[in-house]
Amino acid sequence: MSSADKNLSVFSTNDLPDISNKKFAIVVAEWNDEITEKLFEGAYQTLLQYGALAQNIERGNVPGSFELTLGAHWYAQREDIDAVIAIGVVIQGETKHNDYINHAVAQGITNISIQNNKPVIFGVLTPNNMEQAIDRAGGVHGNKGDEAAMTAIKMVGLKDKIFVR
Ligand code: RBF
Repeated sequence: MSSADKNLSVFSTNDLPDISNKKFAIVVAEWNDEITEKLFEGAYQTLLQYGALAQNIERGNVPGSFELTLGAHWYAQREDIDAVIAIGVVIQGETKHNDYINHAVAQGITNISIQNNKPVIFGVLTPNNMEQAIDRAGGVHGNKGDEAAMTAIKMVGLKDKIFVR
């Protein structure tokens, strides 16, 4: 399936782990907040829907997507946090700035995930325009926040499967 056809809120839910004792942090960029709020809401509700407890979900805001890496790193350093979800929207084409931001954040999030040995999920939309962003923030293509939360849940489960015996 091409990414253009994908509905981000439709995923397999076989064998999901018990996450009632897992802690999640969601870091949200304030840039394009009309979209990032919807992504946050999708991620938050998906975590709750699949068993996370509200008191085990923390939120931290950062000014823009460029700051997601450091915000997520701070949460990832906390022993009690099991997974971090980084949420942002960088609209491509508006300025060349997006290339720098997208690459820096994708690379940064990969690095801190490895460094901290825990899932740090790239919940960043990189649409060509605002319409594509709306379509993926609870619109016709679902919600990228839902997908990011489900990815966090699955990675937390995989880590336990590998390391907890
Ligand atoms: N942050 C985003 O999260 N999404 C954007 O689309 C975005 N575009 C930007 C475009 C320009 C020209 C600049 C200067 C910043 C942009 N930022 C964006 C903010 C960036 O992530 C960061 O917060 C600032 O660059 C810090 O000063």
